[in-house]
Parts: sequence; structure tokens; C-alpha cells
Amino acid sequence: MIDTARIQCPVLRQRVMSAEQAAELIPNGATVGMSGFTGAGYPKAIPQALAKRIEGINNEGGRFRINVWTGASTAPELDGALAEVDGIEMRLPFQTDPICRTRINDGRMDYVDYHLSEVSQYAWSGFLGKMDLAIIEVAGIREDGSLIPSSSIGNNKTWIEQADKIILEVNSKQNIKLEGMHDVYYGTALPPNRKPIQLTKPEDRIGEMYLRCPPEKVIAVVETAAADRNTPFKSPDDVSRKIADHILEFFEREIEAGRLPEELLPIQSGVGNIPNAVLEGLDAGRHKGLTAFTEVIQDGMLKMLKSGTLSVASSTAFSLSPDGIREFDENIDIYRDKIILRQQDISNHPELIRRLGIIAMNGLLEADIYGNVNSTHLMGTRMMNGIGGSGDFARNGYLSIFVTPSVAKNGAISAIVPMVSHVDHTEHDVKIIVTEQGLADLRGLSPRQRAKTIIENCAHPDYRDELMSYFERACSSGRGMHTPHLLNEALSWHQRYEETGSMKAD
Ligand code: 0RQ
Repeated sequence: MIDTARIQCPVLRQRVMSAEQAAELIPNGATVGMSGFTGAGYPKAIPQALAKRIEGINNEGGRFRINVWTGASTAPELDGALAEVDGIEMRLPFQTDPICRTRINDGRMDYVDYHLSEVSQYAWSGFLGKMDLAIIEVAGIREDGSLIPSSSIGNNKTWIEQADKIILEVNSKQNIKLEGMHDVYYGTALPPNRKPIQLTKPEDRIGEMYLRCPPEKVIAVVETAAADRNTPFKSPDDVSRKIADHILEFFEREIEAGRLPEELLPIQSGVGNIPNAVLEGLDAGRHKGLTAFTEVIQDGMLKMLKSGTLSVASSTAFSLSPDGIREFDENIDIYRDKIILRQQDISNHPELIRRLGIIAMNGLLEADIYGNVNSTHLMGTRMMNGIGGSGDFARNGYLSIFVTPSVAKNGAISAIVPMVSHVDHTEHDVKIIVTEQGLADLRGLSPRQRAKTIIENCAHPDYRDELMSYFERACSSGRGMHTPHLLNEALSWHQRYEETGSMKAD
């Protein structure tokens, strides 16, 4: 039985088929643009049906692989299922899936890790090659074929425009009241035809509520009823609470110094337990009427919207735990007018982030004594997730804050190292580093001043003396005094970890 309320377009009703039938329409070697940004709004049935098909082909000695482009990470039903059967040749622009990670680090899957704001323009510019097919989850199809987006927009607008053919998954588990929460901007253009984007406040609407979609490009419609999937957050522990406290105290000092208004500036918060703890801390504090201009709305933001700490949140996706999804569904009428979902080339747009003066808060794997940050590469070679939107916000924000526990793996790894083993955010973009030990405010400091500040405020006591010894020996080496390093020793901590399982010296 076709859900005629969700699929109102008569022409597209005739294209309803099973996920298995739709998966048969995907050719070997195709480049497929899929919806999905974090575990929200990704196609759930067709990737799994395709994975089964690929497994069958592989079992008979064949080889079937596709290129998968998305908004950001997805969930086990997409990335996990396709990676498991070795069905992905090339993946971009962001992933967090454990099986994908293994394939990438084994050298069996190619991966391109891009700033999330830039993917759409790269596709438009032809930098990435041709897109054959788009598979997009939607909450509904309107009579004229236009689409009610689901719990993320990501790159969907671009994929629908760029792909030769489109397959839609209509997910009846997505709340139909999502209709009207989206703002799809159709004014983007390639240089030299770009115009200023007329958005001056996070709550501004500059586009349309629906995705335009030419029905003649749609080759299949599949009905699904499955919930989004995100990992639940841990409740804040001692470390994340201390980090949150350092940030909240810093905000108070900035307000006092006249460098931040009482209602702060729009917040961007990465996903993870520490950003969630900061949000909880803000919610428990004295601020009201804050705003968010971010890429993911996590559980903490829902609470802030409900309590009035936050008056509005602009994003490209939800990233809610199962409890968060329940809360959202049950109280959608409270949230509907306070949340705007945009495509990711707008939610993460450098022009808008700079204009609005975003306070960006993101996680890191390691930072060096001069303030360079590695967010992506474990020990310099193995991919963790990707840069995601952290670079869009850190590079262009008013304040770019990076947060991390001072040690990982029970103290065997120091998050503060002499030299990062890979750089994602350079010393030029990183303004504040925070660990549970303290906060290093790097604004206006030279590299040598930064080194002292980071070691004294952020390093774990187990590593502090050794870092200071490295820095002092580098300073007295008689070589370059702007950013002193002992090049033969700078990465020895990482080498020691690879060899002995700990960065600690004997
Ligand atoms: O692994 O759980 O197996 O022990 O890395 O570390 O401390 O739990 O931190 O979950 O906040 O993730 C940078 C990965 C931090 C994330 C990163 C190990 C550590 C643990 C995770 P275990 P934590 P988080 C918004 C913006 C880039 C994308 C981004 C990230 C695991 O914040 O992906 O910001 N950022 N997007 O033990 C080896 C080190 C380590 C280490 C930690 N130095 N070496 N392992 N770990 N430090 C979202 C989007 O863009 C969509």
C-alpha cells in the first residue's frame, strides 16, 4: 500500500518499488551522491539492499564497487553495510564508521577529507568528476514533485541538481512536521557570478521550504520506516565538566572585558561528549536568548532551546541520541519555530561564519606547543574521522576554541606534543586550547609565548616537565628562534608510542 499522504505526486507514485529493485538500478563503478549528515537523514534501505547485491556478486568472484559522496558521516546501514562488503571505491567528504575507518587505514578504500562547506562547490566546478546517481531520503513528496527534506539537508540540493538520475527514499518514521523547518537557498553561483548572501542573523530565512526536484529524473521511489541512528552521549564526567567550567569562566572574563556581548555570539559546537558538557554548563548558567549557527543540533541544544537559554538554532542536521529523537518528536511544536535547517554550503559558509562572528568549539586529537592542531590522524598516519566542519568554523570564526582531555588511552598519550604528527588547523587559526588542566588563550602571543602558555595551562602534569625541557633545549639549540624545534626529536614521542605503547619516557 503506497502512503499517498507522503507521496502526493501521481507520477512518482508510479515509480514506487522495493529497495532490492531500486538497488538493481545502480551500476558498477557509479558515483552515487547520498543524503545524510551525521546519523540523520541518510538512506536506510537501498544501501543495505545494494550491500546484499554486492556480496552476492563478490561471492561469485565478481567485483562491484561504487564511489560514495554524502553530506558528512552516516550510520551502519549505509557506510557500515557497504564497507563491510568492500563495496566502496572512493568515499568523501567525512565518515565516522569503524568499518570504513579500517578499510581506509588498510589501504582498501580511498578517502578524500574535505571542508564540508566546500564539497558542493567542488562538485559544481567539476573538480570531482561526474555524479551518476543521487539517493536521497525525504520526509515526503509534494504534488508538484518537490521534496520535503528529512532530518538533514547536507549536500542534497547539489546532488539532486548534479546527478543524472535520482532515487528517493520516503521515510515515514521522519516526523511530517519537519515540513517548513528547512530553508533551501537557490542563490548560489560559481565565480565570477557570486552575490553576497543576505543572511545577517542566525534566524534569517533566505530560501525555500522544499527541495526542487524534476520528476523526470526520478527513476525509483522506495518507502521506508526506520529511525535515524546516532550514538548516545555519555553524561558529562569530571574531565568534560572541568573543560566546560574553564570555557564558561573564559566567557565571563570576555564579557567583563567588553570583548563579548552578554548574549555571547552565535555558537557552533562539534559533536562529542565535551561539547555536549559545555552546552549543559551554559544551560545551567545565567545566559538566556543565546543563538546557535552550527552544523549539528545535538541533545544539549534541544535542552537549551526548551529552557530558553537558546532562542534559535540554525544547522544543516540533527545529531540526536535515541532519547533526543524521542524528545524532539514528542515536542516538535516547541522546536519547529526555533530550528532552521539549511544546506551545508550555507550552514558552514565562510562568509556567514565571519559575518556573524561565530564562537567555534571543536575537538582535537593532539595540539603542539605552538598551537597547531591535529583533528584527524592518529599518530600521523591513521585516519580517525575527518576534518568535517571544524575547519570551516575554526578558520572563519570570531573565537576558535579547541577542547580535549590532556591525555588519551589512560595517560599513555599526551594530547599536547612537541610537534603535531599531522596538521588540520594551523597556529594561525587556533585561538584557544582547553583541557581539564586549564585554558590557553593564544590571542596576540608569539610562538614562544604560546608554547609556555600551552605547556603551563593545558599539558598533563605527567608530561609538563618533559615538554618544557624540550622547549628550553630547542630554544638554546642556536637554530631558528621564531619557532624553535629539535627536528630529530620533534616526533620522537609518537615514535615511542608506536614502539612501546606509551609516550612516556623511561
Ligand atoms: O578512543 O575511545 O577508543 O579510547 O580517540 O577521543 O577524547 O573521546 O574525543 O569523541 O570528542 O573526538 C578529534 C576525533 C575527538 C573529534 C575527535 C582517541 C581516544 C578515543 C576519541 P577510545 P575523545 P571525541 C562537527 C565538527 C573532527 C571533526 C569535527 C573529531 C578517541 O572531535 O572527529 O570536529 N573532530 N567536526 O582515546 C590516538 C591521540 C588521541 C587518540 C584521542 N592523540 N592519539 N588516539 N584519541 N586522542 C561535526 C561534523 O563535522 C559533522
